[in-house]
Amino acid sequence: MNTNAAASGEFEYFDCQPAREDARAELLRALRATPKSVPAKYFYDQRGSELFEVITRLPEYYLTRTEMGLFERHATEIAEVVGRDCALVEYGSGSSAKVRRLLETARPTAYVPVDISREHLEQTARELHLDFPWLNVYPTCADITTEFELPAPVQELDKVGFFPGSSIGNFDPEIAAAFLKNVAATLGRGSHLILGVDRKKDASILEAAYNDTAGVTAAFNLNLLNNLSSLLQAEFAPENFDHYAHYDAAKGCIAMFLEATVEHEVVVGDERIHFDAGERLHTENSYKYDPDELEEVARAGSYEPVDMWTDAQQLFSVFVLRAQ
Ligand code: AVI
Repeated sequence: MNTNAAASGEFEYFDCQPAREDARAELLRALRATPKSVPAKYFYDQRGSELFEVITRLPEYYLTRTEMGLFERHATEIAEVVGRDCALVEYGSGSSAKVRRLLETARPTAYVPVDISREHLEQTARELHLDFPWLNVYPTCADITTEFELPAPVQELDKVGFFPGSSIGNFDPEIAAAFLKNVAATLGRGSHLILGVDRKKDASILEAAYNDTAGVTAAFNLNLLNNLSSLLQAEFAPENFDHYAHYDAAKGCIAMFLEATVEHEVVVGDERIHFDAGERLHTENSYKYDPDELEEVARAGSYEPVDMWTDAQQLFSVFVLRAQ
């Protein structure tokens, strides 16, 4: 636990990171299954988090700049939802870039960025605390897909959730509803959640966003293998795989894979993971929602839609939901 007494706002780091053994068991289960998969949260080691930041600035990746435009245009209305005396809890905070405008306008009492990537979280939370010295900042390293405790200093405050970037789309819809139920239980009945969601649109726009010409999304996908090698003490070789992403219209999601280019095996402890040439390892789904579809998921997750804004091209939506 680190404290910084010099600034008027407190800074305290909380660690609820899952043990490495949990990650190993989860990964082995997913790699032994047919078809093979890896949960998307394993993209976000230090390098993966950095590559994702680059993705958010790519010309093809319209999501981030469109959402930022919505936060800018509706800053006052969103700030009213947040209010002054609350703790703003950001799920999967990454670089904490999107929350800055909200902190400036809403000036909440505390900010709790929650992320699984420990180094990235500490570094960005420290930078943020330097820029907002009046704010109590309590970075919490946790897997947002599991239950975790909020830091003690915010437990008595009203909570507002912030889950931007269409990260909700990385859960299958039933899991998204279960996740929302969990958030509602953690933040409390009547609390608000500000949620960014990517909308359904022409498949060519969606596919370009996940197959950028600079190859950053491919590097992000392939970097997952480096994280697997480190977590499993194995040697997954990025040169044996290709990036593959396409829009699955039936499911309404971009599906992303690593496709083995040659038949090979990877030794993990005392077992061998076999890949056929052409075999695909599923790494991510990114669901896209029309507003009525999202509202259905929200209701299944114990939330009632309160407000929604979208851009002129109807690329992206920002919802305000209230926990029931
Ligand atoms: C974090 N998440 C919302 C991103 C998405 O668009 O699904 C992750 C990503 N994967 C490839 N590009 C970006």
